[in-house]
Amino acid sequence: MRLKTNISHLQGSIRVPGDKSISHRSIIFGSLAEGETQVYDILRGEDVLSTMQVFRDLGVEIEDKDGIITIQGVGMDGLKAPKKPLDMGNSGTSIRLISGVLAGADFEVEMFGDDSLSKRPMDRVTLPLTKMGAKISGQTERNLPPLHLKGSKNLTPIHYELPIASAQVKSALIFAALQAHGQSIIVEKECTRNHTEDMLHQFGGHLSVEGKKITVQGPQKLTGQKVVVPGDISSAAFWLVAGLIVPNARVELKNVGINETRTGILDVIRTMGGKLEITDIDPIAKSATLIVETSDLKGTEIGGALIPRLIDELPIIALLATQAEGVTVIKDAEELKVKETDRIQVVADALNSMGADISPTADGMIINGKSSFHGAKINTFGDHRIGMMTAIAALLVKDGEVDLNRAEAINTSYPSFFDDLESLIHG
Ligand code: SPQ
Repeated sequence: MRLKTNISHLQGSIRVPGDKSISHRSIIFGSLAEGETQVYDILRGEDVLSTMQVFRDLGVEIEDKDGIITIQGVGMDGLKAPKKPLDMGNSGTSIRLISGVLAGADFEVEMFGDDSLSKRPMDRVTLPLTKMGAKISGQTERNLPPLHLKGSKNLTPIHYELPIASAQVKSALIFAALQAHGQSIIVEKECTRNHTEDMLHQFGGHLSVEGKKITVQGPQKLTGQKVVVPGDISSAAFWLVAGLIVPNARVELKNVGINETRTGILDVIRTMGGKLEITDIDPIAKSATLIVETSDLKGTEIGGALIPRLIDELPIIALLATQAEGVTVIKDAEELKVKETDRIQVVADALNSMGADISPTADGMIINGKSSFHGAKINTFGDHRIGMMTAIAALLVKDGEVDLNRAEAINTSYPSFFDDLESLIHG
């Protein structure tokens, strides 16, 4: 796909699609609850559609009508053995969270995904879930998909300290702990996105959180709810960066989720000197309007507890850093290596081939700023965030063309991405 280049003006207001993490969890909680759940503004990206199809295959009635998803919850014990292997597509969130859900089922399943998902390690969930009494294994010692899982109705509670910062592992263990008899304690390495904890409360369940320690008492029953999904800050991130680095830009993003476990990018933009305004804050929906303008930026250091609060934004933050004055160092982000691609290497390769100066390191990148970009051929390797980052980088290209291979990967999380880009270009 030929990308738009040489853009010297970006203006307008958009509403980014629903938050992917919350959309997945709304389907999971709605399916496990008793009674009806209605979900408004869900993301209809391929990852969420995978989760939806998996729960249909597990016997849950899910209707998509008039823009509302209606789920007839089957309760904690109501899932049925599927007639075929469960297809998780490209979605790490689906396979890991659903492993935790099915750890407590009294049937066997096979779970598989696409080429990218088949390279991602699942030992991070198979290990603790095995300790709880599920039989779950995959390929090689890292337990790559396909996974074979045999659940147990007698799960043992767990006391587990996560060796990595991962909301997916934490969430898988919470779903399993909700089905075990007794008290489980899950201790995070760093605080990660807390949508599972928030939504458990919303669905009438309970857990307690003290710093990094989460205590869950099982078994529990959940009740169907109305869920309104806010816009995804991880999708908004592409326009935040575009609005800061394209000349003559002012971009307004309405109804963006601002849960504080996700807003690391806003902290980074401020530290780098970006012009950012936050208005219309809705403390209940945890959403706001974000406005950015073309800015003079300076390099910064990004690491430690900030990393889980912006892990998915690091590819687009790397692009932001290529336009800043001075050096930006990203560290403590080795988890980037096991996303849809090795996002340290793939980001550095893609941006360097357009003219950036990025050195990949073992746990991040060193980025020298003030680069000019030229045309190149870039491959997403099936990674949506690489595709969207390249499309924003291309806006700065003055000479040559940018050709993006496997651009359809963007449908994973943002099917209307190019429509929104057009509207800002013509705004
Ligand atoms: O679902 P998937 O493929 O793992 O998606 C990604 C993404 O970029 O969209 C990661 F590649 O987001 C993860 C995120 O990195 C979504 C997520 C969640 O919803 O719980 C948590 C993070 O992953 P992790 O490994 O840190 O738990």
